[in-house]
Amino acid sequence: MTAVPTKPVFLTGASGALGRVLAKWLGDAGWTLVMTDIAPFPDPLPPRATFTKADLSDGVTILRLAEGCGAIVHLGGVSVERPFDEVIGPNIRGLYHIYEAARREKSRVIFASSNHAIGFHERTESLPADTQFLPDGFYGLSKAYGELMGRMYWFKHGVENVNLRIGSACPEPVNARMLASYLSYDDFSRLVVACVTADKTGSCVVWGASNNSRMTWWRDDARADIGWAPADSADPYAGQLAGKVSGDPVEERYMGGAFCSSGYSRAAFAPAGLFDNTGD
Ligand code: 15L
Repeated sequence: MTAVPTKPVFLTGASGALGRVLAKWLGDAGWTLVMTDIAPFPDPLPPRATFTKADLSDGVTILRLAEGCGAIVHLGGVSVERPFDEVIGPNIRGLYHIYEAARREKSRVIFASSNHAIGFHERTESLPADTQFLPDGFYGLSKAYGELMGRMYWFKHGVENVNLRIGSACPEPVNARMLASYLSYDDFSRLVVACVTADKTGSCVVWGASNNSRMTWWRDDARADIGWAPADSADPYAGQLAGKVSGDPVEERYMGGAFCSSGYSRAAFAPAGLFDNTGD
């Protein structure tokens, strides 16, 4: 049984799918939660939890809510590809408020980054956590920026942060891509617990995928340092999902899938590397 943190944990994005899963999981574990979201919290409040409806762009409120919290689990913000102007408020300015709060409170940030920060890597690759960012849209770009903000706050201010490069966290895998990228809700919840309760984390990255045998895309992260290993797997779905592909060559080529093909305007495939001129 993991120890209950002595200070409250600030949970942003509490009303989203992952936020609701975590609110229940952490509430059941006896944690005290300070929760926020721009949307109302749709479930009964967990014991020892408070909920405040707030916009991440409202720095004064975010700083006030974070007062006295030992960790900030930051799931809030835009979570799919959207136009630049919609992303910048919650995902860039809002993130700055989170990190300023963490600096003031000396709290640790657990940041819901995404595979879309590296989405234009090809599925044949095997990436270490320190691979180059290849964002597949404005959303992925905001996640790469968020990870870099974490690095800056660590080096400059000593704010610890764990950047969870989440694959596909959902109730169950629904296509062939997710046989690699699937992260079960239970594995996700245990991962967040490990991030909050680890003695120290520095500024690090953990790939968020379950123990899927097709998960050959990602390796060499900080999971052992924080004491997490996934227990679930997409493998039981392989029979029914192996042929479930989109037919879109761009989507199927890159790790980011449909986020890569969305709005794609090249006539030929993007080149294999930044200095490769073979693409259109
Ligand atoms: C994400 O980052 C999104 O938030 C989620 O909606 C999924 O699309 C997921 O990535 C994925 O790549 O499957």
